Amino acid sequence: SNNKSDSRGALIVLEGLDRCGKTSQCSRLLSYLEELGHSVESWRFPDRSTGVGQMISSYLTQKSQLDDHAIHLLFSANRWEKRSLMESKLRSNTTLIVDRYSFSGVAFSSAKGLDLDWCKAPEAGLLAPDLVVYLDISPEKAAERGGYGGERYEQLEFQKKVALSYQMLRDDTWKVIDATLPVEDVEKQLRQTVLECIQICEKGKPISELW
Ligand code: 2DT
Repeated sequence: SNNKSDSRGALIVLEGLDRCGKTSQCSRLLSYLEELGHSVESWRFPDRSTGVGQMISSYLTQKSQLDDHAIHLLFSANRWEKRSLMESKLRSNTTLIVDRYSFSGVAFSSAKGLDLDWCKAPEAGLLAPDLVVYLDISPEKAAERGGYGGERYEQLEFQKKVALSYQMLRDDTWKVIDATLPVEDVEKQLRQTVLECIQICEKGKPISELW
């Protein structure tokens, strides 16, 4: 229906390899939407501020070791602990721009060799994004940008495997943007698809779940 009460915020997810420019595009998009007067928040996963998030952070910064399955489930739990807040934000008309989501979860863990369906299972029932934007860059070009920190996963050989996993997950509902274009061009394409998505959600598109 077109009831104003069905209007809701959009769940917009940005995905891509490390150094693809995701994080800076998220913050540019946030300011742009705020200037237009939208109610919008910028989120990221992992959310390192929670108890689970601190365990994840210590794993990523190599301060702890965890079984591949165990860390996978912690990343998933980190999304589950935010699910109800996420839903209430969307229902109260706030758009969420999310830097990484379940697709990162599946892409990174399956790149280690974990079974794809096993990786997807704990994500089932989380909120489905209204838009997934993939900032496309080759692992080699991303590595040339430099600035890989010392965190786990920030290595060319592993990023190549992650790129292949993302390719398997991608479907034609994803908006793929060439991340090697100038920042302003990426930003322009991103703004356009995001505004379209927000409009559809304002008209009362139902909230759905993965997968
Ligand atoms: P940032 O550098 O964006 O903070 O990400 N990751 C992320 C996973 O392995 N599984 C997940 O579910 C998520 C959300 C990607 C930190 C690293 O954590 C990886 C990079």
